[in-house]
Amino acid sequence: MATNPVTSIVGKSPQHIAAEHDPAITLSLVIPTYNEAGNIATLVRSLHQQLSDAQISHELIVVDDNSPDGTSDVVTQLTTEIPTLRLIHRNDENGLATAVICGWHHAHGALLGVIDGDGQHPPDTLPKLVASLSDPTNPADIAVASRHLPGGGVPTWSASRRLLSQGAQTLGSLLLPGTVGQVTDPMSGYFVVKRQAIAGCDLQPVGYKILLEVLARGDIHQVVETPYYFLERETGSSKVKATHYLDYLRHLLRLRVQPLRSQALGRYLMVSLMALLLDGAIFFWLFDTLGWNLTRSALIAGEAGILFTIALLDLWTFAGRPARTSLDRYRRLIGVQLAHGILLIGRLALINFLITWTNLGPLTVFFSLLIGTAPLGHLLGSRLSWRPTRN
Ligand SMILES: Nc1nc2c(ncn2[C@@H]2O[C@H](COP(=O)(O)OP(=O)(O)OP(=O)(O)O)[C@@H](O)[C@H]2O)c(=O)[nH]1
Ligand SMILES: [Mg+2]
Repeated sequence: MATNPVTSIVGKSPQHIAAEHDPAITLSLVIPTYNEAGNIATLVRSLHQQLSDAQISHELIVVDDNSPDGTSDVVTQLTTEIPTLRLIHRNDENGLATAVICGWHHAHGALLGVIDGDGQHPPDTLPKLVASLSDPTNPADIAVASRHLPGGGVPTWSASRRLLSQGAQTLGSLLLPGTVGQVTDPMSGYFVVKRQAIAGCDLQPVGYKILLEVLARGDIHQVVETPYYFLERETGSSKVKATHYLDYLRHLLRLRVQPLRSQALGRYLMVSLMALLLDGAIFFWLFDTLGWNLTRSALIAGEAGILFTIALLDLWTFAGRPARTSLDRYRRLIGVQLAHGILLIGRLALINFLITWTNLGPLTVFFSLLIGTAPLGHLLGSRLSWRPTRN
């Protein structure tokens, strides 16, 4: 562990999590704070007590974003009393999620955790979270404290806050069912994850919801949950603002519609081009050479192009990014079929419309629309199906 318990960061904080850890430290717990001077000392003492009683070797890392109420001074004082406590003081940055990743970047433990600094997360749940990840018979990668399991709850929340939270969760389940659906409380800010599940991952959270990012981009196969009651703040005030709900929406959409990068993009465009040529050649052969009906020729040619695209994307373009489960694999194959299938039907309708109502010849109409609509189909197919994140 670093000799100086206080680290001051100027500029943008590091966001990379290394795979190496110190075998002497089981848990590194990050406590993000902004104006928590009145809460932090009680919380840190209680956490240290709980973890020491449970014989969990640990470090507590408070990441404070230059709080004007003097939170950093309180924590600096406390480091002389609590030997496992460290402070990271970010001078030029704020944001809960980036603060947590910054703390994990500086952490040494095999397990990486996070807990709010306002005392709303009961410290006695922590040893249970750690125990479920330390149990060799339990293969979970992450242990999440949940308010939505029997034995947990949010007794102090108003009806409107409950409704807002439920609405946000439902939206998340609709946009990212494979990610949000893994847990009963995707908004939880209280969890412990195995370092190897997120080491080296390209975490890019937006706003508040760090768990969402970890579940979506981490190598998480199994989740274990522990119920807890969300307590009331002793002092200080909530930092949740309306803009955090917008950040959440932006975060969901970013995870949902992730653009392709570099090599995959090159291969993707090549497959698209080959599928276009195949579609055109089959259409020409059926319609012009064999004299088949236009709609039937275009439909068969279009579907041949789609199946060719699906096969090549799976076997070549994204071979290095295999689906985590066979269900995920079929889901993304169906995603490509649906995106291109809908476009094909729209194109057929437009072809028939233009041939009926204009003087343009069928080959001109077919090839203009085939080329004109191709970028849209391939954009949809790629973004809906092969994101680097879980569905
Ligand atoms: N470092 C850092 N910590 C933050 C920031 N915003 C909030 N926090 C801390 O993150 C934790 C959770 O923030 P709260 O505002 O309590 O949010 P919440 O618990 O989700 O919501 P409430 O139920 O309204 O309290 C607290 O410890 C805050 O001090 C920030 O920008 N930077
Ligand atoms: Mg709070």
